[in-house]
Amino acid sequence: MANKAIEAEPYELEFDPKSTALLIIDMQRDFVMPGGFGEALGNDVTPLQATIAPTKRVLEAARKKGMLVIHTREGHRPDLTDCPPTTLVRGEIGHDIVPELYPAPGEPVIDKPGKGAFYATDLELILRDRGSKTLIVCGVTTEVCVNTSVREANDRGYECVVLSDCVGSYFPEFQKAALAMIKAQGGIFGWVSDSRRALAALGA
Ligand code: C5J
Repeated sequence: MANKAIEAEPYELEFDPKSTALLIIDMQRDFVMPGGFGEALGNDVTPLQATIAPTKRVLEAARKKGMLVIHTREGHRPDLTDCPPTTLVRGEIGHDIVPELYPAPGEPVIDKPGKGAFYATDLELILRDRGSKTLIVCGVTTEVCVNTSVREANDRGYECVVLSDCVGSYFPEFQKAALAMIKAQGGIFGWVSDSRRALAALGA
């Protein structure tokens, strides 16, 4: 029986912190920091950097509650045998997670070769082993890896709540649309809330 509720759209989501994981998608230097892969593609990283502080507050609250915290990183083999013509190479500095949100010892880090956190990874196994049912989702980018991962999670029966100020896009119009489509039609594949309401629900 869930013993907490987070205010969200389209309606309040009940959850039990014991069966809830915080999933932080691809908060890697290359996406978020100036001079990285994202900026090299012509993007302004400022909206993504704005997600770091609220995500850090949610991360600290989740750690304090003893919740499972999982980080993902998008990237490819250093020999590039699984690589499309883009570069996010495991082991390189840009592939690493930003210092503010760096994984603590024991927090699983999922290295994923694609956009979704479940495809060709052991994320589902880890969540099942821990009895996770609900995912609080942060990370970048909202319309690509966050959206793909939330759709994958929803298909597998997980209830996902995405925190709007803890997810970011290089494109304001995509940020808006990506959040709107999650919660449309009565929450077609998830819920949308924000760090303030998540922290209140976690008693932080
Ligand atoms: C992209 C991601 N945008 N993490 N990756 O290529 O959203």
